[in-house]
Amino acid sequence: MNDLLDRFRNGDRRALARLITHVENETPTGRAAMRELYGDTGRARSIGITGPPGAGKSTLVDRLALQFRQEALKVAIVAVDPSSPFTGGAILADRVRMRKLADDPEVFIRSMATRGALGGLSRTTGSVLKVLDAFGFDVVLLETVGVGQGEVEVVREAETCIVLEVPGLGDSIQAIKAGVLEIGHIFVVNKADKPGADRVVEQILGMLGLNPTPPEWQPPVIETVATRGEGMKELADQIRAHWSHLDEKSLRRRHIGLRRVADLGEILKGRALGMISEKILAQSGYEELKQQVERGDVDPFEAADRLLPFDGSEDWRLP
Ligand SMILES: Nc1nc2c(ncn2[C@@H]2O[C@H](COP(=O)(O)OP(=O)(O)OP(=O)(O)O)[C@@H](O)[C@H]2O)c(=O)[nH]1
Ligand SMILES: [Mg+2]
Repeated sequence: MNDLLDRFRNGDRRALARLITHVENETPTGRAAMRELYGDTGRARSIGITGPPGAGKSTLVDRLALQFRQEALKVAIVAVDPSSPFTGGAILADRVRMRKLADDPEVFIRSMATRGALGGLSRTTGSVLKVLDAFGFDVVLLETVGVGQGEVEVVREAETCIVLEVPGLGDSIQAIKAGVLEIGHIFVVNKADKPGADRVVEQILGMLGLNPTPPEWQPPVIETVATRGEGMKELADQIRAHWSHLDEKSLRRRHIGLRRVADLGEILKGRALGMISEKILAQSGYEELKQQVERGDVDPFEAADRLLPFDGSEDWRLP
């Protein structure tokens, strides 16, 4: 683990890749490394990109990465892919990536397959972002398919959230989910080369206008043609404007602060679970009771009462 960390700190990308795997799988090495690296985090800018399947997220992320590379920023791309039996998930995300990026030593690309399980994914994603941050990337782009609550949680890990929409999804009002509307700092109507893009822009603006108290940050809505790189300069400008806004209002510090508190809660939960498991497993009757539960002779609540008598509330109270 120390050897791995040394290589990581020396900028070894293979060590970075291995460390991410440890963190994803929540191995003891991964946990120990997080502890070591935590102090080196808080510098990288994170940008989440979400939108419906096939909206052009990967294409746009690639273009955006090129844009940042032109400004000599070091860029990492993380594609969170709910692997589906139809698309092959993570494999697909890799396939569409541009050659130019894959060959650039200052660009790091990583796919995270979720295998359908979204529980804990935002936590793992948050840790992976921290690892990339500690490694020294200036910008981390996080791509995720916006299909459900789990993905929304994942994008929330990023400080700037870009929501992609496209023309031609039928009634867009149906397609733009309320939850997604809330998290977007910048809205992008991609595939603006197709008919109906202006109408989608109008619809988004209309929905944003419904907000009774205008927020301090008015999310811009821009059109792009990611395949041709059109609109990328404007998108990059808007991202930078959002960064300035976050810095001016100390919102960035707040975002990081809230993440830190969430991490404290996770660490405590992990430790509490560890302490309690040890106690439970050490009890002589544990295996026998487990079998009784399996046979249906004892119900799980009854067994839990015997193994871990508890008269408090079962609500989580930790941060
Ligand atoms: N006409 C047009 N096609 C585009 C545009 N942007 C992307 N595409 C195409 O749309 C298809 C899907 O693009 P991706 O970038 O893979 O979309 P995605 O949102 O990452 O897809 P998933 O990750 O599978 O959800 C590809 O064939 C792209 O070439 C655009 O601006 N205009
Ligand atoms: Mg994609």
